[in-house]
Amino acid sequence: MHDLANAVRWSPGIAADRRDRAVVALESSVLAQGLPIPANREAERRMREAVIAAGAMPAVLAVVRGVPMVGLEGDDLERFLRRDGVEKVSARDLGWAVARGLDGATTVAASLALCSAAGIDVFATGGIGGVHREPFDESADLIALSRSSVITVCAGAKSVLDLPATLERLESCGVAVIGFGTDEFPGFFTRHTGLPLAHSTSEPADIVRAFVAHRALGQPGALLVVQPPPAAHALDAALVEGAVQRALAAARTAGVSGSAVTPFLLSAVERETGGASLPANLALLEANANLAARIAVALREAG
Ligand code: PSU
Ligand code: MN
Repeated sequence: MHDLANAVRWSPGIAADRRDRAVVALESSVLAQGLPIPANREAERRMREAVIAAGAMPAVLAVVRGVPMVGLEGDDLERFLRRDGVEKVSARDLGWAVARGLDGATTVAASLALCSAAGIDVFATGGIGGVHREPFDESADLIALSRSSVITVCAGAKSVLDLPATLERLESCGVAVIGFGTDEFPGFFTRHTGLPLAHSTSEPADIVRAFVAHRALGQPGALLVVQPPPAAHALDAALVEGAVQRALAAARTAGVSGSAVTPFLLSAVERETGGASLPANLALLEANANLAARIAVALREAG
């Protein structure tokens, strides 16, 4: 049986250096379900290089043939990039994936659970799941954020969601949302939503100080750091909204439900933006990985 200390296995390369270098966790569902082939390969490379460039170590989290891993590498990574029999694993699915010996690509919710089990403090992703527009559907990412004391860097919540409702739920869940270089909640593909944030900064040191205090006070939830997508790749709000409306209509017609909803909507948006959403997605993943690494290095230096 697994005990907690052995619940998660570290890949050898990362285990060897983890005492000397800050670690940034990355999710794997974005690679196996969120992005098309071959862009998923480019995303993995750009995130990895962005973390290394800022002086930290990247670690993709996943369940590999039933083993929760910190560091998805080599042939295992190749299988996930080919999405060869790889399932989408949210927090509720972790135990099942382990019991069945499955390959499971972890969402934000499942990745946060693995961060907690492994003692990793900083995690980067593209966009979190949240409250869907209709019919009722709320991502487990929100509950996981309320339970995981992890600095989570993202570009807000996916454009297909109800962003005001998502922000309200983050507040109810006790998740601190801090704008990095912005005082509004970013719209993932778009830089502006008009939704004001209570806190903002442009200094990683502020994030680190807030996190240290948050933890010292026993606050259980995440610190969600949100930054707008890079200006050169951000999309026009009206273009995105039109694409989202058409994607939502397509989802209704196809009758998609459950965990298939988010991957369906993401690929429909890509199609409906004529592919313009893809470079934006890759650019923001890279920028988030880089910011997470800067924060992780500062957190490590703070001791
Ligand atoms: N946002 C993206 N790409 C993604 C996801 C979100 O731009 O691939 C994934 C993340 O793994 C996120 C998950 O945690 O979708 C949310 O799925 P759901 O809504 O089923 O909880
Ligand atoms: Mn759902």
